[in-house]
Amino acid sequence: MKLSIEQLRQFEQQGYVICKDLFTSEEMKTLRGALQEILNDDIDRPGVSREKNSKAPRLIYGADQFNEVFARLVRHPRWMEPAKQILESDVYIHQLRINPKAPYEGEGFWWHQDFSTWHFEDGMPTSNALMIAVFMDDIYDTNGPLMVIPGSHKYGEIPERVPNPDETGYTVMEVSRDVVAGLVKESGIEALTGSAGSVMFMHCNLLHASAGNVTPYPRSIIYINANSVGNIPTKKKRAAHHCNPDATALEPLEDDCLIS
Ligand SMILES: O=C(O)CCC(=O)C(=O)O
Repeated sequence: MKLSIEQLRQFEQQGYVICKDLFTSEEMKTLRGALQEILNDDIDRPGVSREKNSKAPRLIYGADQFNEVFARLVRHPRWMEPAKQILESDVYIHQLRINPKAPYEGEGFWWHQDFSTWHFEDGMPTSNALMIAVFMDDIYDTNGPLMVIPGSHKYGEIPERVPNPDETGYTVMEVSRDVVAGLVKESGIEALTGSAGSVMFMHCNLLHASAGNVTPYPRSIIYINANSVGNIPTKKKRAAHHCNPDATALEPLEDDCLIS
């Protein structure tokens, strides 16, 4: 699966491109089953954080390091080929995270750029890295979709931001209201919606945020955060689930690797 010239142009101009239904409903069933197994295990492990006001998991890092299905997902050719096209290099996983954003309980995220965290915490040299969002559920305007400011990646890393660390080693680099207002005035906000199995390729400097999920609808997203093998972080202070020390180029598996 390759991105068309039109899709590459959209990525360059808007900072993201959504490939509708990249994974089939059968493959999504496998992924949802694997997530459910992780959730059933009452996951008290490093890399898992909870919502402030409930026990619901907020972030699950590193599932590729302890779950066979997610280990296969991170070597799936359907996301790897487009990622290699965009980054123009071989890739490895900087981090894999699942944001379950549970019905009624999943809370929002303030405006930030992921590259800002990877640069600040991990010493990632450049923004030649991607967030690849696999929609595990149907995502509507209402159940806490990711919101982006189209084209904001073109401004590079925004200096007016404040680190907001949590106790698990995850830091959001929060961008000031004034900067957000200025960029929104110029380019507006897009809520990124789509059916389960759709995949969004997103520039890691694209400014984004999301509101909480106050609906009964599930809204899980897997973020495969892939880095170019030529862009290795220089700091080794964070855990492997936040900053993978193994930067070996990934070899893709077969296209049917999620059909068990
Ligand atoms: O999944 C979301 O709603 C937002 C997640 C996000 O911005 C992040 O984890 O960096």
